[in-house]
This record gives sequence, C-alpha cells and structure tokens, in this order.
Amino acid sequence: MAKQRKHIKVTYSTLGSPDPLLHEYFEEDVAELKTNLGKTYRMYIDGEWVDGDGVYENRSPINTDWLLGTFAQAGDRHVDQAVAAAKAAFPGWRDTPWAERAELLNKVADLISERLFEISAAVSMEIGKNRLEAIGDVEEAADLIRYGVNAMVDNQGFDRQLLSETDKHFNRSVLKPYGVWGVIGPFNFPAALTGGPSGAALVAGNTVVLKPAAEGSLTACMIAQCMADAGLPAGVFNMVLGGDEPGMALTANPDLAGLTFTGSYAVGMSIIKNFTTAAGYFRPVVAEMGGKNPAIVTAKADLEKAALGVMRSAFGLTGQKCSACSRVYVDAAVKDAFLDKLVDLTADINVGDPTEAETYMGPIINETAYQAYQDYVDELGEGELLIGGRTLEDRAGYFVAPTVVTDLPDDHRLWQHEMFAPILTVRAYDNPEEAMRLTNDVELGLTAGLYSEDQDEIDWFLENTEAGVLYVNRESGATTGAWPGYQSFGGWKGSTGSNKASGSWYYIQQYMREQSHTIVGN
Ligand code: UN1
Repeated sequence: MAKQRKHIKVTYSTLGSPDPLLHEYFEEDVAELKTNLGKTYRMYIDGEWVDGDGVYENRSPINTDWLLGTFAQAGDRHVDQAVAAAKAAFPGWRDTPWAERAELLNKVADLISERLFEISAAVSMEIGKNRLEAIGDVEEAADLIRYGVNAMVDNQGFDRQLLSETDKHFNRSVLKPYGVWGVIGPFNFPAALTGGPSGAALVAGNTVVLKPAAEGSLTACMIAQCMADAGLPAGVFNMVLGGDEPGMALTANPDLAGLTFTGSYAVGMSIIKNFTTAAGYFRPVVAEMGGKNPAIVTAKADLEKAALGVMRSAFGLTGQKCSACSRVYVDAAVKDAFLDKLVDLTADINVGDPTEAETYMGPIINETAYQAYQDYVDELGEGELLIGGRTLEDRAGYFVAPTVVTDLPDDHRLWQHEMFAPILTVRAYDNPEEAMRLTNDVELGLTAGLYSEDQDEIDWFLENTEAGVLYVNRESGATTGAWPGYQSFGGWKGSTGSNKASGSWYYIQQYMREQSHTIVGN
C-alpha cells in the first residue's frame, strides 16, 4: 500500500541540504527492510515472476550476517525464454502509439519516485551506498526515464517531414525501434543504470531483457516491480537474474537487436567486438565503460574548494563510481598546501554503516574488491602513502580506509588502471603542458575536473581535455554527480561505445533506426 508521505524532489544538488523528512522516511524504510530480510525473489519473464535453476544469496557488504535475499538463478534457457517473450511482444509494443508508451513509462518513473525511500534503503544495504547517494541513485533512475519520455514527446516520436520534389511528393524520415534490447547493468548504480537505459529502450519502442549485476539484485527486483505495476504488457520488459553467465548468454542470443552495457572497459570492449558483428551485420551497443578521471589543481585554484571537491569525488561510494576522481595533478607551487587540506578532510571522513546519516563512506562491494584494495595498497608502496592504506578489520563488513598516495613513478601501472576503490594518486606538475599531457595519457576518457579561478586556464582546460564530462571548480564533486538534463553523461575514447551521452539530446536516438519514406501521389 502506498505510504502517505510528502513528495520530496531530489537531485544531487538538492541533496546538499535535504528536507529533514527525507531522513525520517529513509530511516523508516531501512527499519522496515531490516525486518524483512532473507526473502525469496524471482525473475520477471513474460509478465510472470518465475523461479530459476537454483538460487543465490546476497549478503550486505555492511554486515555479512545480513542476508538480503535469496534470488532465482537464471540458466541459459531462462535467458532464451526472456528473449523469446520480448521478441513476441515487440510488434505490439512497436505499434503502440509513442504517446501511449510515454504515458506508461511516466507511470514507471512516478512509481519509482513514490517508492524512493523503500528502494534507496535496498540500494544502501546491498551496495553500501551512503544515504544521500542511495536516494540520488533511485531518483536518478526515475529522472532518466522521464528524460527519455520527454525526448520522445519533444520530438513528436521522431517522425519528420523532409523536402518534397513536387507537391505530389510526400517525403519523411522516421526513427523506428530495433526489436529486443538487452540491458546489462553495473552494481554501483543498481537503480539508475538498470531503470534508465531500460526506460529509454522501452519508450523508443523496443522490448527489453534486463540482466542486472548480481550484487544489485534486490534493487533491480524493485525496479522490475515498478515496471510490472505500471501495467506494461507481458513480455515488454523482462528481467533475468544471476552473475556473468546469464549476461554472457544474453549477449550471445542472436535475437537480440541491440544492447546497453555499463561496466568495465575489458568486458565492454569484448562485448563491442563480438556483439556488433556476430549477426553478420552491425548491431548497436550503447556502452558506458570505465573512467580514470583526473582533476587538475592549478596555482590559481581556491584550494578549499579543490580539496573538498576532490575528496568527495575520490571517496564517494567508496571510490566505486566510474566517474570517481582517481588522479590529481597539482601545480608544484601549491602541492603541499593542497595535500594538507585534502589529507585533513580525508581524515575526517566517517567510514561506517552507510544507512546512518553521519556516514560518508560505506564498505567496498565484496570480498574480491576488499582483497583487490589490499593488493593495490601493496603495489602503491612505490609511492608515499599519506593516509589510509588499511582495512578496518574490526567491522562486520568490507570496510577499508580512504587512501591518498603521492610520488608514484610515472610508469606505475596504477596511473592507468581503474581501481574502483577509494584510492587517489596525486602528482605535482611543473607546467600546464605536462599537466595536460598526463591528463590525456590514458585510454579512458569519461570525466575530468579543474580547479582554477583564472578564465584563461578554464578555457585551456575545456579546449584540451579528452573526456566527455568536464567540471570546473565544483565543490560537490570534482568529477562526479551528473544529473539527467543538467549534465550530459558519456565518455570519450575507451569509456564509451557510441560517444553519445545519457541525460542529453542525442541519447534516445541510439535506440532507434532511421527509415526514409518517399510517397508519390497522383
Ligand atoms: C557510474 O559510476 O557508472 O555522474 C555512473 C555521476 C553519476 C553517474 C555515475 N550520475 O557520478
């Protein structure tokens, strides 16, 4: 039953000083989820909730004694069933007027907003995301869907008249959906990056099979429930659950017409290489891959702002955003002053249970990431460790300390490798050319930040940086925190498969193919 609550509109910027009721609602829903732990969750195929081949368990990274749920494990046959259901549902959905599709997807978005706190409690407990970021993730899912809907409405379904040779000719260009669209989601934005791309694919007229990250299964089930409750016809949206295997089965299915993948560079590149050509003709992949995002701090920076923005970006979500800041290049003249401030702010970070209001940094996602953090710290011994570099052994979950390292050799592999951990490497530079060369000397190019109060330096940064999302003097996050409609979010180079950003003008068109109609009358 819907709870009687005041509607609170959330974006990353309103989260800076949130309505006090937001805390009350979130706490109520965390308490409720804690009394409902360990339930069984099923997959959603052809309008039914179905069992799989066995089950898997999800435990909270905050406290591994908390069994969040037991989930149906998809075998290959379930993936095939989901694709077959989506294929059968496609003609009906494609032929549903776009305005009706838009209305249904708006309903999905509204249900997500209505269940904001319930879903964000799940995000926080299963991913370890702090309270405000968990709420942001869920509302971002709703806003990404709304953004796609509005794009269809603003463009009147992308049906446009072209020039006519004579008054007997009627010529037009129309964008049409592809067919069955796969969506493979990451663990770190289990709401936004499952709901957002699914919503875009659906409103464009495709049918969808979603395979969320196993770690984000509970959140994905709640998003799927919103799709079901909004009244999408059976087979239009389907969700299969499990780890890499169902994901691989999905990408190998010949009936898939297109795919959205969000995840690592290595997996993304292999999907791009295989999926796009396996059918014998080009199939589209919307891929959002990793980041190795730099911030440049010049001698003309406001160092308070720079330290705060870098700290928030490097350690928000425990460094596990593809948008996280993981490298800083600071003018040698202000290096010590900047690092003093940064280390002080890092020392003040509250690491703990992310459902608590005062916590900034929750745990890292799982045992593998916990181990990887320790391995990275060992490797970083070649530099100087300024703070962090240790696991917090006394906790019941996977807690690690935010870490800042300086003076790492330039050829160290961790200047290039995306760690997905709360580890920041900082290097001094002597001249702007050196800073820009280092900034661009990676195969990834998602986000980047600059701190400088000088307009010429700002212009230089905007002109020369090879990344898709640039921020200047942002206190709330040097390289993180894009919101649909406010920032386009998409990478360059190895961070993308398409160079078209989400939450912006050119995104939804990727889910459609163009057809030209020339009709000659009498
Ligand atoms: C990601 O980490 O995969 O700009 C995406 C941001 C978020 C998106 C991050 N809106 O930080």
